[in-house]
Amino acid sequence: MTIITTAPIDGQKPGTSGLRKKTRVFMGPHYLENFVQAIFNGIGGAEGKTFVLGGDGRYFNDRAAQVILRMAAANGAARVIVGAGAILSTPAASHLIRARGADGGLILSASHNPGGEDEDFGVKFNSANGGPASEAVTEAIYAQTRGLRTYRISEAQDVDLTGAGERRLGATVVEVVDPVAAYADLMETIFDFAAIRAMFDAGFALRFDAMNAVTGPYAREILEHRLGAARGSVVNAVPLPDFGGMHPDPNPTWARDLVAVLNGAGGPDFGAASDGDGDRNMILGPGVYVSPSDSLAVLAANAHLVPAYAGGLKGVARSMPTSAAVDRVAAALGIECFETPTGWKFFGNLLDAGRVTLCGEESFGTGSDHVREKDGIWAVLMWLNILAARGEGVGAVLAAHWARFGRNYYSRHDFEGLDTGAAEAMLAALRARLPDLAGAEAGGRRIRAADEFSYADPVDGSIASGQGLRILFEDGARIVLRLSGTGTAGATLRLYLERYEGPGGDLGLDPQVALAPIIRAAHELAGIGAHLGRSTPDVIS
Ligand code: VG1
Ligand code: CO
Repeated sequence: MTIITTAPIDGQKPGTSGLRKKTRVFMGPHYLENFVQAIFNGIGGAEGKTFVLGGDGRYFNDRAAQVILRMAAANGAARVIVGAGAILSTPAASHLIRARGADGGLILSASHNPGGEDEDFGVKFNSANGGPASEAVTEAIYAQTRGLRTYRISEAQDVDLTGAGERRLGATVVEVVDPVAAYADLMETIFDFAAIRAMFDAGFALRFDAMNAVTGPYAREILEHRLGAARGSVVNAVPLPDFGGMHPDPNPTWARDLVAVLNGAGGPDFGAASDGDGDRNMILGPGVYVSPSDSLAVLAANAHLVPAYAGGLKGVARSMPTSAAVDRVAAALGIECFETPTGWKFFGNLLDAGRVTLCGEESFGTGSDHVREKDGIWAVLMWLNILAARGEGVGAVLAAHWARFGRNYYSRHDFEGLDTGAAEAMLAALRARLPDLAGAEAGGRRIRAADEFSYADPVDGSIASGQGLRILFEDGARIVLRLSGTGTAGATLRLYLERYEGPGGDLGLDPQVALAPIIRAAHELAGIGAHLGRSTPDVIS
């Protein structure tokens, strides 16, 4: 074991989900090592502890895993459970941490950000409950990065991670496990596999686009092997270091090939895509795109059809920018509905306390209390189980949902690659005006309230402030603005737009048309053109 002298490195502050930087930054001298030592220090040391380790297979995943193993050994860890090939999807890592009673886990991923030597890399730390480290733990890790003077690393050869089995690194046991098996077994305990299999046997066709990211092996095993979907239903199924040049963000822009197949003649009955680390999902039907906010609401309304949730839901939670569609379902079910800041770490306490069963975000993330992460394959299986139980297609289920609950027209507009100073100045100017906006008119509607979202955790009372600017209209329409916390260069503005149409109203509009007055109001109120010189977004979802 060697103690290496280092110095604090600026900017190692985790964002919405872990620390993300350009891959070359992570590969730079001491960068990864400093952050990993800060994690161990920030959680009170690694001595005698058990960790889970794996990643989404992006460039540098394999090298980083070897560094972390040597550091875990040098810091006295008792055991590290690693996915073979250093592969684990984020939900599979969450499950392993919980199932094995580990003290935490390190997930090597920048999720939906592109991978490669000139793209992005990231490290996330999850705690013993399997979920993303809380704000308090994240702060403790960041504080450690600012005072770090040394790190510990063993001098050793690479550990063979090619097949399952136990190896040793000094006194530390390195247990290499099949990355898929335990997760696939968990899915069998939640869903009615027989009903889904019968649907496939009857000719139901699916296309799952793994976007050359981590879900390929999981989707093949579960959908094709265990459930009997036709061979070849899972496409782009091999995780590649650069994701084959794909941008593994499951939305209509980056998964446009899949959208085209579902919109074309003779396409499959169901389409889905996942992101880099397997925690997100996009759901499609023939000619139908399910907005993630609607997906959460539909899953909540139909969860009783799925064996694991047949006894009912304890409650639901959504991130603040997610539409209020699920709120209507919660009201109908008579269960609690929580509104949290963006990022899965804010759901952890509610799940641990047994206050909620389902959670979701507008950014293609849905999950339940089966793990402590959002879970892309789980969401796909939820939909398949519900379709099998109802004997209906995606379009019919969605139409029936709107006919009962009304429709929350919703869209997110992303403006990428912005000058950080200009984006912050724009939000600062709007923030200053918020107190005066109540009562004003915009886009033909009256503003009821305008504020900056702040969250008091109902379980531990911790406060998260500065979580997005909200402009709330009297009729329930809403504009939300915040800056992304997952990018690695410049700033990305996320503009969230919503308005509600009751069950008797016009439910079949294009959301961009339905939201046009709200979009105009948002541009006027925030001065997007004047501040950023931009009128059209880069990505619309
Ligand atoms: C984005 C999403 C957020 C999600 C986060 C991590 O964050 O908006 O809902 O939790 O990514 O997801 P931001 O700060 O860029 O808006 V993952 O799948 O990229 O770890
Ligand atoms: Co992700």
